[in-house]
Amino acid sequence: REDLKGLYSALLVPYNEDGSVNEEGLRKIIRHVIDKMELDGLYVGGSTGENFLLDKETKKQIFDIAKDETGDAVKLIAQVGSPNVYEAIELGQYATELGYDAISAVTPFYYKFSFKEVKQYYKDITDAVDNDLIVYSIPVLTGVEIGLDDFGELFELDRVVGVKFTAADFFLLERLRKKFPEHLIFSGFDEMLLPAVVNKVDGAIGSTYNANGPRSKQIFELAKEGKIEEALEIQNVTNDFISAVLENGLYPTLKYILQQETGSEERFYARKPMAQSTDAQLERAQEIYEKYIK
Ligand code: SI3
Repeated sequence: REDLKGLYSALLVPYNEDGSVNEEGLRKIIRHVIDKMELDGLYVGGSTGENFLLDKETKKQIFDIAKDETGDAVKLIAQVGSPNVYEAIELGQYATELGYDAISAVTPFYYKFSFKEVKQYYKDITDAVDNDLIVYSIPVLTGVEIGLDDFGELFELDRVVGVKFTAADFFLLERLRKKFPEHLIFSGFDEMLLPAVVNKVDGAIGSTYNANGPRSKQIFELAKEGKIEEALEIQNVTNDFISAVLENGLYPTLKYILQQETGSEERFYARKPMAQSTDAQLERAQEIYEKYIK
């Protein structure tokens, strides 16, 4: 468990215009995250990779490319969750055989599953996959809220080692940390990294770390050392960047910045039904890139 701590890229995946994976671009992003952002790991198959728009074979292809490009350089977590639990199990086994350090699974969504059903989903995955699992909780996208006692029940399952907590509920975060000191908690909102570290999370996983890695690492390290004023100054600049990115469109802006940073000629397209960036968005992305990243 200790080994998994740290800052992770929620890996962004560039697509070609026809929706296939831009493999060369993806490899370049991975190299950028490892060599230039110097993050501790990659979270592959998450929201930022537009994973929930993909078929199973494409998800496997992305797991393959990420492992092949990374080797053992940094930690790898495979997000395998899906309302189709059989697919989640197959992907979990697949990523484990590839050598992923852990798997993660989003809470099952779309139907209004009871907590009993949610717990059974995690039991089915962990019974069938020989790897540690991190629950991926992101109520803003799934609508699935998990309370303190329910987290306790999930943490009792063998191989459930922690949670990726993408929520702004700091009361719940503080309660979780106090009650489950042995479980891993990863913060999921980059704009709240500092308060999350103050609440003693073990790490963080985020989309903007792909581009804003150095500042994020500084916040993480300074906050752990208790240098809150210094960390806050960097969080303030970071949040100017994140506000601008969110206002212009999260994925279009990050895709544009990463295309520039990796020197890729081919445009990094979105996967349908996500819309492609407009000219105005690209122009604004260039301004944001120049102001905060270049
Ligand atoms: O699975 C993933 O790609 C993530 O880790 C998502 C991550 O938590 C992001 N959340 C969402 C809803 O996109 C954040 O990194 C987020 O983009 C960032 O904090 C800006 O709001």
